[in-house]
This record gives sequence, structure tokens and C-alpha cells, in this order.
Amino acid sequence: MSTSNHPPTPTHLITSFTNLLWGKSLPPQLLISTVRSSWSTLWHLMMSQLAPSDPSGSYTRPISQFPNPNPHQLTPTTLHLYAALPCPWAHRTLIVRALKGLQHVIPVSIASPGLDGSWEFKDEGIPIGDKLIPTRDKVYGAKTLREVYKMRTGGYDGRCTVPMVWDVVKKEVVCNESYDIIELLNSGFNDFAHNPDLDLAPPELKERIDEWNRIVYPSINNGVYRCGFAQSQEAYDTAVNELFSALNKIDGHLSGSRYLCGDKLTLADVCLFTTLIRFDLVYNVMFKCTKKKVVEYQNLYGYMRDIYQIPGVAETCDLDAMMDGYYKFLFPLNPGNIRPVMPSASDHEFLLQSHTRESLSTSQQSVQVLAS
Ligand SMILES: N[C@@H](CCC(=O)N[C@@H](CS)C(=O)NCC(=O)O)C(=O)O
Repeated sequence: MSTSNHPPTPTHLITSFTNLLWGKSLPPQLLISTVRSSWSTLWHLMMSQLAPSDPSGSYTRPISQFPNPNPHQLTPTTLHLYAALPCPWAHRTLIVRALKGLQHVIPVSIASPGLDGSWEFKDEGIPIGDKLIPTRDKVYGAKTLREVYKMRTGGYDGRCTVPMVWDVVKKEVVCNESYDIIELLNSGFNDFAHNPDLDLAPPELKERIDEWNRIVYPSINNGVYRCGFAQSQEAYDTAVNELFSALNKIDGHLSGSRYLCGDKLTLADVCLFTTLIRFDLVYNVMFKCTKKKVVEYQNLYGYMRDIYQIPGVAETCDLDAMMDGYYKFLFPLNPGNIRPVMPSASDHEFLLQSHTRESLSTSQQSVQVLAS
């Protein structure tokens, strides 16, 4: 019986129960085998919700329910962006919004991860400068993102993901597919943008951007999730080999090219960057992407710092929120919730160190446009 006035915790209850059955010394083999089989069953159950897989155990990312927005049917001043700081897909949209200078046109509410894996809104803190921080829901004061999704005509029962663009007047989801959103932000609102001349997907580079996306999305952006969410050794082996051969290929390419498509930053770079910035902090450890860290690559690390140092980008990167979002809230992959220490080469001061990648540019155009 508990001698304190506190109610018995689950640990107390388990200890009392096992003491009753086996006395003070529970046979360790029995404990391990019992917990192992029940944990394994529960783990597969949780993973099937979090990360659906095919029969071979490979993660299969669910498709977005609201892709392909039609820019001609949109009034930019009625749109609101829902995002979150840990999420690499939402991060893409925050970067393009900042680079295009659309902050005054498309307001943003920043959700925080909840303990049950869904997105919640918390009270606003006080931002330092232009740094993005978690916010309340600025449109409705909703407690969760699900509440917002459910307000659409006809309701909604699907996955409530970020990023999501919402039409405040029509009360409708405009789009929840990140690549479609960044294309929209890049070219859809130039009459309102502070940087209308910055084109992150110019027609002459479209084909090369698509070529890189065909490598970066499956093998790297989604590739890290295919490693972390693999439910069989074979699925993991395939994913991790594809991931590192893509990173090696890109590292080689970047030895002679400032960005993926040459001198100009494009949407392909934005998509690669949001995975790279999380790589050593999270994916290397938690998703078992262990062959190498970004800091060990000759060109990728400088390339990542080059993009981090573009005016407006660092303000979208909350390194602590990224680490917390994965280690503290992705329960099935880190049940103890312990957050490892931040690797020093990934912190803000190191990311600001000189990268000398300007020397690879044959023109300074992309940087000039952004600095104007
Ligand atoms: N294909 C989507 C993926 C978005 C996505 O998976 N977002 C995650 C956060 S990183 C999410 O909101 N998950 C919540 C859920 O699945 O309920 C995109 O690129 O926008």
C-alpha cells in the first residue's frame, strides 16, 4: 500500500501487481518477453495509423486531399496559411512566402504539435524580430487545426495536415499539398508581392527543377521518412541506400554548381533545404539515417548554410521547435521522449559561418534580387 497521500501512479500499480504475482524478484526473461511481444503488437498498431505501409513494410505516404488550387479562382486577400515549425513540408511554404515578400498579403497561423499527434494552437509568445513562433489560430481562435478543417462546407474527416491554405470568406480548404502551395506563392500573387521579380521556377529552368524534384522528393524528402517509418529491415535497407546515393550524387553536383539548377535558387533548392536543415538534428538519429551527417559532406553543408543565410530564411527556421516536434511528440519512434543534445555544427551560430559558395556563381543575380 502507498504510504504517501498521492494517488498511485501506473508504475506503482504495475510494481504492486508484479510483487503480488512473483514477489520482489520478477523473472527478467519473463518481463522482457512479455513486454516485448505486447510492445511490438502495440507499436505495429500505432505505426499503421501514423505511417501506413505496404505488405513489404515500406512507408506509403498518403496523398493530399486538396491538391492543385486554381489561382484564377482565388482572391489573395482572403487567404490564410496554416503551418507548423517542425514540419519540413510546411517549412517550404514559409520560406517561399518570406522570399517573395508575401507576409503582408497571406497571414499565417503557426500550429504546435499535440501529445496525440494532432496540431493544436497555443497562446502566442512574443516574437524576437521577424522570427516565426507558434501562434493561436488568428482567424477563428480554434483550439486545433481539425476544428478549422471541419468548418469547410460538408465537413471533413480526413488527415488534418499542415501546410494548408484556407479561404477565409468561402470557408474552404484551398490546398494542402506543399509543392502546389509553393508554386502558387511563387507566381500567383505577384501584383501584391514585395519581390515580384524573384521567380523560383522560371520557365527556362522548369525541366531541370522537375528532374531534381524527381530525385529529391522520393529519395530525400520522403526518403528520410521511408527510413524512419520502415516496418521491416528490407524496407529500411532500400530506403537508406536510396537516400545516401541521392545525397552523394547531389553533393558531387554541388561541387561545381552553387544551387541545384545553377546560379539561381529555385523551388528544388527550397525543397531540398527543408530536409537538410533537419537532417543532423533529427533524421540522422531518430530516423536512423546514419550513414553520414550533412556536416560530413564537402558541399552539402556549405550549400545548406548558403541558403540559411539568404535574408528571410533563418527567421523561418526554429531549430528547437524542429527537435521538440520530432523527439517529444513522435511517440511511437521515441517513447521515452528524451531529446538528444543539439549537434553543435547545426546550431544558429555555426549556420552563419562563411561558406564561400559565392565563388561558384557566374552571376550574382539570385542574391541581388533577394537582398533588394
Ligand atoms: N504531402 C503533404 C504532406 C504534409 C504532411 O504530411 N504534414 C504532416 C506534418 S510534417 C502533418 O500535418 N501530419 C498530420 C497528420 O498526418 O495527421 C505536403 O507535402 O503538404
